[in-house]
Amino acid sequence: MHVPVAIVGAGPSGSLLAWILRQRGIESIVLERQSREYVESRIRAGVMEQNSVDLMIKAGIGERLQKECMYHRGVAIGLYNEHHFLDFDKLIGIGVTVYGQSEVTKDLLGGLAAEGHNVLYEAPVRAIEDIEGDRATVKYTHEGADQELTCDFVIGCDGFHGPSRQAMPASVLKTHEKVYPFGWLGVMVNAPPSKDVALFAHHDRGFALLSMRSPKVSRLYLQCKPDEDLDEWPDERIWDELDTRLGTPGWELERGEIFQKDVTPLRSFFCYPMTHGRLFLCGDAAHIVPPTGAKGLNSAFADVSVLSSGLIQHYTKDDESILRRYGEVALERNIQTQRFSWSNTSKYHIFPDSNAFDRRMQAGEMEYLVTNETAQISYAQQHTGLPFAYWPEL
Ligand code: RFL
Ligand code: PHB
Repeated sequence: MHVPVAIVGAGPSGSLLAWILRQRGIESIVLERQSREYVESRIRAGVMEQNSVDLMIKAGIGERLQKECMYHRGVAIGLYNEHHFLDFDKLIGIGVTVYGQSEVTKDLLGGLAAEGHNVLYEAPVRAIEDIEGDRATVKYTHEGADQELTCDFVIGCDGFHGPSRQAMPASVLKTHEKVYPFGWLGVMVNAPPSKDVALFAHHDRGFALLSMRSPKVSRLYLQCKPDEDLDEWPDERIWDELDTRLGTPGWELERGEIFQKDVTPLRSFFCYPMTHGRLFLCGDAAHIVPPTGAKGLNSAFADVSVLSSGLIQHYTKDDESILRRYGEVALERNIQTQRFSWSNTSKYHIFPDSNAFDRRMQAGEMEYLVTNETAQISYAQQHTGLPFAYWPEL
């Protein structure tokens, strides 16, 4: 079998790319290791930049998003147990949108299924070969049998642990990485959000975040050890710690039933080049950010915007100019996203090896942010997201 575009992974980047290409009649196959139910229920990102929202709408898959999303004018910042509101909309005329990643994937995978698109679930890719040749080969397993296909392009949308990046020649691939000495303990809660915007708190005992998924469901996080044992965190301890780090006089954190707990270690990672021969890396396959900037899903969408533009231009106009620039353009944006995510992570969290000087300077950074309008404008521009370099013609 030969297909023009083989997409490895049906997460947000793979499913959005397949959807956009389909709108322009460009044939692709999506190979996904997990079941559809598994992908759709993975609880991860919750905040979308306006460009990500606009891309969904432009691609004709934003109907439910527009109906159900929550628009936030800005964010609140907790410092010394006081809450400061940063009104992004007032500062730069744009806010952020809350809509869960699980809803994004449900919309995209549902849309692809409704149109009968070729998405193979429980079809792990085992190897990607011949990327320097005329056609690439993708080897995968489906329904217990080893299969293979050839394609013009392989798009690695298979996340941080997928096989695509490993298919790059070791002599070509360069990587940069930082592993942080902490993680996030996250809980999903059946309770209305205690604030109308997200609250990011810097506290002596560690970072904490109040976010949400809907008017009835809250999402909260606590800085913890990277290998934190959840057994040591009964619900009562989680609530008490959240109260300590997020609280302010006269305000109460709404408690509710905790229906999921997880621990995420924090890491920054990127690789380059993002393309080699017929292989193109996209989203978490090429870069990971710590969640403090809410950038992972949005960076994946930024990649898809450029890559889909390049593929559409190639297949409809026989012009490869965007496709050839994809790696460079996507990396350039990603470096700025990496910088914001790293600097935000460094600002908000308590580092176990920091001394009194480090901590005072860190608190000084936070004081600067909550009191200086120039700092707030810069923060707002980065938090709401950098432009996408190319938009697909749809
Ligand atoms: P994904 O979502 O990891 O999807 C990759 C897909 O590839 C499949 N796969 C394979 N398929 C076939 N064969 C193989 N051999 C395969 N190996 C893997 C996997 O099963 C999977 O379905 O990558 P993608 O599409 O690039 O999307 C990236 C986003 O998921 C990620 O960046 C965000 O979730 C990060 N993130 C956040 N991003 C935001 O923009 N805003 C946020 O508020 C935000 N919060 C978060 C986050 C990530 C978190 N965690 C758990 C890492 C909060 C958390 C806690
Ligand atoms: C979330 O709602 O899960 C969330 C919000 C903001 C972040 C990270 C995660 O920075």
